[in-house]
Amino acid sequence: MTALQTDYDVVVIGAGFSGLYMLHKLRELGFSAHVYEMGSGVGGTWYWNRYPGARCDVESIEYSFSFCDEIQQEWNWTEVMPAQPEVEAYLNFVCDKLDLRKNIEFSTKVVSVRLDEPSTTWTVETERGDRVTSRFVIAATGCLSAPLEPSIEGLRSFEGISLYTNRFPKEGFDFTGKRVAVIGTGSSGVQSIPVIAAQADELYVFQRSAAYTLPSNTRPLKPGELEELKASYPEIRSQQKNSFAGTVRFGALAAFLSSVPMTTILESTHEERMRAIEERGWLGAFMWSDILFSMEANQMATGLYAELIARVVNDPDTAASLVPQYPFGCKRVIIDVDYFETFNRDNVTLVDLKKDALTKITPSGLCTENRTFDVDVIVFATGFDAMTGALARMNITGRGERRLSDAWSEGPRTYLGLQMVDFPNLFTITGPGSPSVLSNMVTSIEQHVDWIADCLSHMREAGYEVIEPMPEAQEEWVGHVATFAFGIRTDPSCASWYLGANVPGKPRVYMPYSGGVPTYREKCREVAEAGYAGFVLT
Ligand code: NA7
Repeated sequence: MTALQTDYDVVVIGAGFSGLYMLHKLRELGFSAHVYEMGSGVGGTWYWNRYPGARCDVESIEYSFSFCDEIQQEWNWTEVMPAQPEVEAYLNFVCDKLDLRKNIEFSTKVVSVRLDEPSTTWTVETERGDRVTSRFVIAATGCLSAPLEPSIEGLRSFEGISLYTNRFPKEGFDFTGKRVAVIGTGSSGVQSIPVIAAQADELYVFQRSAAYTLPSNTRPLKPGELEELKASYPEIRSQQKNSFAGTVRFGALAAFLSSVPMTTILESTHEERMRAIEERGWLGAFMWSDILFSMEANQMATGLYAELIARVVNDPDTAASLVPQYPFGCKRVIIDVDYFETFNRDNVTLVDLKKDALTKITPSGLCTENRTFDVDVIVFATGFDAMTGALARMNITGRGERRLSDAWSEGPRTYLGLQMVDFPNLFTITGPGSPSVLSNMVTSIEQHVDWIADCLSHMREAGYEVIEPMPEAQEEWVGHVATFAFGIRTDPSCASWYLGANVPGKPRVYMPYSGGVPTYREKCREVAEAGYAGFVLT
């Protein structure tokens, strides 16, 4: 499509949900495209995060592509909430069905993405030293894909086996007969701990912050259930697009909350609160309409949650340590299978790092201020440099030699989470400033891919070669995104990755767009309809 010859019209980086669909769309539209993928297979997040117990918190029927009816009718989900192997198998199925593999270069890390300003073309360089040029670059690099290695003294001195949940060995790992430490109790820790505990000789769980986790409502799909769901796909897909979080079955919590009449916890009596947890179990702690708006209400809900934990976990000290000390809703709520029950096993010990801080890792294990733990294996479930990490690590350089990581030194700045000033023709799928991680990722990915594909088609038809946001449009959008950053989301006690607070030195900025999927979709639609308002096309 370009006046100036480049190797490809578009280079796409990443072959997860977004990269695969983007490649398909580009090919369908007749653009030449090449995909770089660091993993040896497709899947992105679902390729790397293959730790035991890894499971999606959105139902399979909605955590899947809607763009091709043949695919959604042919693929058979087996469980309500899909486990990692099933999501990875699904993406391989999609890849083969659409014959996408031939345009993907696997096991290839992109190390530099540089703008040639006079020609407005991009040069993408890989770790192997290969270089290609393209008119457009689309970062389909994911929101939770830049692994964090914690800075713990002596980390590299450990002589046992170190495993990372976010790049778990492909062949799996048998913990039988092993003394194991797990560091981290976010989703990855909480989901893997029960599975590891069932195998290991001894398991020490090193917890810095306790987790809000609810039992997953996963189960095998019943005979006939999938067929019924498949028949309702048109309805389900349309509901998804119009729902706040891009899913009508957002885990156990939303489904439950929408089914009970809500009252305020602040006005409830002790008897009413106790009845709520007796009758509704874990969800009874959070079925109140005021807990996301009043800190006092939120603390009362945490009190109910503590009561429930104490009913499951036999040891009172362990039960008390498992109660979070930050507001419910400030971090992503986890879904688990038998998490709290696991702490009643004789081979499992919770190490509360708030009471006894982790000081170092040694050749034989770990030391806290008061104890030493000799172990054979350390599992690091320590999270990601979320939302901006993968982009920052690719050395993206735009106009005037401006590096994206410098442009974002005080927090990410985007227009609609799709593009950035000074980085023309570079798109981000589910970039910061879009609903992304606050929504069903697949719903949001499809919307971004469709929008970008329409935009590129429009440019080709109208004879435009360059698109870049106007600074004032970007500033306005950044300001709009920031208007949602208040209350529990930014409470000082909240060190969420939404805020970048889990990464030392990262600016504390609430990164995703919290105005909901329908409002966001409408804004994107309006922008496109108005001839890409807020963008300069040349
Ligand atoms: P998370 O949710 O960021 O969890 C990481 C965990 O690791 C969290 O409990 C951290 O404690 C802990 N951590 C990190 N560094 C350390 C050190 N140095 N010492 C002790 N503990 C540490 O990552 P996940 O992979 O579990 O989940 C990420 C998302 O993936 C999840 O939200 C889902 O959307 C899917 P902290 O809370 O910082 O005190």
